Amino acid sequence: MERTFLMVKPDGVQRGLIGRIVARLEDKGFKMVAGKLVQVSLEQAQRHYAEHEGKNFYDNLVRFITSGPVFAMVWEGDDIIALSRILMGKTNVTEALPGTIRGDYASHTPHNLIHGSDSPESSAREIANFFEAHELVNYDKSISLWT
Ligand code: RTP
Ligand code: MG
Repeated sequence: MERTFLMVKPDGVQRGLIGRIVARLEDKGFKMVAGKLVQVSLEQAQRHYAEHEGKNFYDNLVRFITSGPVFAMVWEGDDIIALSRILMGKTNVTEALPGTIRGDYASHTPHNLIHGSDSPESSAREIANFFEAHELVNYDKSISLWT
């Protein structure tokens, strides 16, 4: 069982897409173990995007992610890091296929609606940047055994 950090970015919150994005992850059979609306601070954004520091899109990215609330989540499931990135679709909206979250809803590249961790290491780091251990809820979701 793997955990990942997923976040509806400010464009997704503004456009009222939290519910539809959560529904896709639920439909796939994954389990949400934490979720909250967060106004990301500058320091938190810089920690989150530390790997992109120095790139030409970094300043815009930090400005974007702090521009309004995000919906931060932790989800659980087998191979969820890879599978949730497939559900998200490609970063670049011109490559994001229909049927994916970005392919169906995003039309401008930096504003691609959702973030997802890309490795177990980044997942652990990103979860710790947004959640205290006690905010992650332990519960059974037996339906996930059959989906
Ligand atoms: P994310 O981190 O948001 O889940 O997306 P990702 O792994 O698919 O993409 P990544 O390479 O980590 O880039 C992080 C976010 O930066 C913005 N971006 N803009 N050339 C550009 O203008 C550019 N490249 C990336 C996107 O918002 C991307 O999701
Ligand atoms: Mg990334």
